[in-house]
Amino acid sequence: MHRSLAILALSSLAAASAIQYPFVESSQPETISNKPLVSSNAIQDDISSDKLLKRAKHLFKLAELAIDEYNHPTRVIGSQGHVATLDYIYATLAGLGDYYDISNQTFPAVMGNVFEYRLVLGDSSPNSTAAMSLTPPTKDKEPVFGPLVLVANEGCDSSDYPANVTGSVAFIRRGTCPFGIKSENAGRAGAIAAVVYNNGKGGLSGTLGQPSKDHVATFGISDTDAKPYIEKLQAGEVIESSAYIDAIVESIGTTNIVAQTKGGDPDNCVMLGGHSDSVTEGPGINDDGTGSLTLLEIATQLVKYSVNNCVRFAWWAGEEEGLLGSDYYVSQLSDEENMKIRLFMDYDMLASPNYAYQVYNASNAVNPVGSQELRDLYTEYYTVHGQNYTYIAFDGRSDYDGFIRNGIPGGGIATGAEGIKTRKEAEMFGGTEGEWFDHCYHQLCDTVDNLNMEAWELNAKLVAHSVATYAVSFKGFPERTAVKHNVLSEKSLYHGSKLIM
Ligand code: DPN
Ligand code: ZN
Repeated sequence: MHRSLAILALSSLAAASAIQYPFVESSQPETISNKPLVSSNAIQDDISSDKLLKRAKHLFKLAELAIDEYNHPTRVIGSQGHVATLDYIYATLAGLGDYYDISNQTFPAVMGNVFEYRLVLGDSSPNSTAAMSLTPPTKDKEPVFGPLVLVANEGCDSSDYPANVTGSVAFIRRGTCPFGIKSENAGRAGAIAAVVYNNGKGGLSGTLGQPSKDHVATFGISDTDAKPYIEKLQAGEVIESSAYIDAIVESIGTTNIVAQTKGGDPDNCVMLGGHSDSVTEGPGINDDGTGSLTLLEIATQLVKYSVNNCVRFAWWAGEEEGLLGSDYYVSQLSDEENMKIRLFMDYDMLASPNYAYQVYNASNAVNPVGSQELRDLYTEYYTVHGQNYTYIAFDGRSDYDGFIRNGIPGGGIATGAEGIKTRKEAEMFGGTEGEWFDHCYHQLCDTVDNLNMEAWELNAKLVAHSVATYAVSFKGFPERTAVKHNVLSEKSLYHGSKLIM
């Protein structure tokens, strides 16, 4: 059985949901102001791999609470594993006394489940066939039958669909516009299903994104699987086909947790986040248990100190379904609240087993000014600690995306997902050349055993350093100038971990 899960915020419903913003600003309580000012060295010393590992073991136990429903540990939104994760984060913060204002931000999300699918083109079934996430089922969740019809260009325009697409399976090349638009165009043209074939190498799995009433059941196949069919269709052959998808798309609610220090200047906040959720397929202890737990441990240690600037921690939900929680959070900020966030730091996957020390290659030329200063804070730290680092694309694959699109400087560090370690990287970091940084990325084996504790400890200390640095002062860090409204500087292939086009 194929089972995938995708969730998307419904902006129309979102407006109606209850949120607790803006934060209540309270004066600094005596107990906080009497504490020593946080320093980078002091809070780094508070971080140890023992404490992190203990939290990771606990998190895995929480993921196991989902076994009843999913047959394996997971912390996907809507699961008991995720609900328990949220309870754990909230209860830990609540147990820290009155140091933080804690808020829950619940938002509606659409959840898609693909249970089963099959595609037969002519007399064979392409090996690379994948159902797109958030696809609707075929009619009545039954197989549908019709000829395969080649769509002109990339199927981004209704005029690309010939009249005989009605009642047929539309065959569409990848590129130019998102998969969701192609599926919608195919549906409006009367197709009974759509197949998008890759314009580059390999198989094609992605997401249709925001559901539309015009979406039809949509598959992806590889370039090599598509080639013989394209040739036959161009030669005028008829290819009878059948398509079948059993899937549901439904709405649920899930929750971001935000904790802000009561102390420190509330108009100048350093914000950081990790995602509390995992994919359906596994417990997500590295992705992003490591980020979430690092934040939780630092939030716990920070209460011993006072801060000059406010520190705001966020645990995002629905990251795996397309950055839903962080996007929603930023969309709900008034311009005034937006301007109080001096920068956002994303911490997603800090302990990959075949790690590299990766720094998002943010620059002031193309990202909000300040992003580059943050990038340099990370690289300096690695250099001072005698470690190598690499730059990685700042391309919208994690929760910083909503922030930088809306004028807030951003950045972060990571240790690698499904990317392959090069020889050079193996020389720089050790580990195995030619293998994924995280061979358990988005899989069942992303357990406690998947963690590189050495990388996690150093990165957690770096996160602590980043918090302490800006909690003490923004001296030398660029002032915020303007709010931007959801600017897309270039067409991004990603919004979250799934391809959108
Ligand atoms: N952490 C990955 C996820 O949540 O699926 C996204 C990601 C992958 C981010 C690779 C950066 C690099
Ligand atoms: Zn992640």
